[in-house]
Amino acid sequence: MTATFRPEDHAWMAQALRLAAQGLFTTTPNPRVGCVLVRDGQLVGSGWHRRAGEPHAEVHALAEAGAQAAGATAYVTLEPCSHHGRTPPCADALIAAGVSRVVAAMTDPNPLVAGRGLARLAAAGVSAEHGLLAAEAAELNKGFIQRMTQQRPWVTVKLGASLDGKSALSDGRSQWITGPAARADVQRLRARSCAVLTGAGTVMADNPRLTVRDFAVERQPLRVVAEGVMCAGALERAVYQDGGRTVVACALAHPGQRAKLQAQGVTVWELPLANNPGKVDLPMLLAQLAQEYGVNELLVEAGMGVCGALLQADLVDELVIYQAPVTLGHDARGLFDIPPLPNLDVARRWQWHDVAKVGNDLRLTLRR
Ligand code: AOF
Ligand code: ZN
Repeated sequence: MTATFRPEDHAWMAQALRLAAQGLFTTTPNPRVGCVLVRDGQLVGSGWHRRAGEPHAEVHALAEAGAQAAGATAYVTLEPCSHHGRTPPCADALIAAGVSRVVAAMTDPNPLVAGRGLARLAAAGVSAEHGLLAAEAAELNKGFIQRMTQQRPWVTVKLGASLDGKSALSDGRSQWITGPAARADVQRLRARSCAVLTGAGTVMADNPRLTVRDFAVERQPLRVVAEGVMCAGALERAVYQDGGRTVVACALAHPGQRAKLQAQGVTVWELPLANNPGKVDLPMLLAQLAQEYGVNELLVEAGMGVCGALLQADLVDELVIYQAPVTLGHDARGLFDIPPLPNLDVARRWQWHDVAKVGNDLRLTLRR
């Protein structure tokens, strides 16, 4: 049976979603979750999940409401959990507090929960519904949902492009095609990402730090460098030197370089592609990032090689293209290195998801 929601339900759930969004930069590998408790039309408690290991959204809201939680409605952006993880089940806490109705935006894709939270509430006589503002809730946790259902992260490829669709001059120079507002926007993309992937070519050419620096964050994204056959001599690059967490995923490690990288605290994975041992197995890399580091959202900031390979392997969920009103000429580099197309019918088509003006550039967001 589909639940029917009242107008006030929408407003309260929208408030819970705004609370959930406060965890945008911090909850990984956990989802962003918000909760409000409402009794007789009045807000009696609210909360959001801050970081893994700390109380879930419902627990914060229940603590604030105290005895007023009895008979209240809980609006939660994700189904209350039913499992003992780092924290005890929220469904039990809601039942114990006497909450009479629970409205969840969506069910929890975590196989440990997956409907059991709502079932447990219903079994205890609590009215339990879901599906209110579900699309908005899913958007907030697109990475968590993807990892739980497909065991790989949501992959966003970020690109800077000229008016004529070029990413760099023919010699690889690309700093800076887009303006400061676009670069500040990328800082927010980095901050929400669990990991940032680049290629060894970009590390050598641009020496990026791939960190969030425009504002204070308590967690920097994991940095991942994809490299075919590992070459010696990249050791002094910023991603290996500044003490942050970095993984090098290569097809073939250079023994001396591997030891030196490991001595500097860098993790080295050797993941050769079965039918092309000079290239990294990208599906394997994504699966390993999900499994070992709980990577929900992966941001790709790389050159046309890595971006092309991901596109070719059909591993890109979203493109974020910052387009600058500048022309670079026909010998400049394109955005993706992919084999020539035999005809237009086989060209991959994308859906426009969002278009925004950011400073004097455009931000084009596309999805499959
Ligand atoms: C909720 N409310 O605020 C969150 C939930 O290790 P734990 O105990 O933190 O459990 C993490 C799992 O709990 C996570 O994978 C997801 O299924 C759920 N997250 N559930 O009821 C919350 N953050
Ligand atoms: Zn919970």
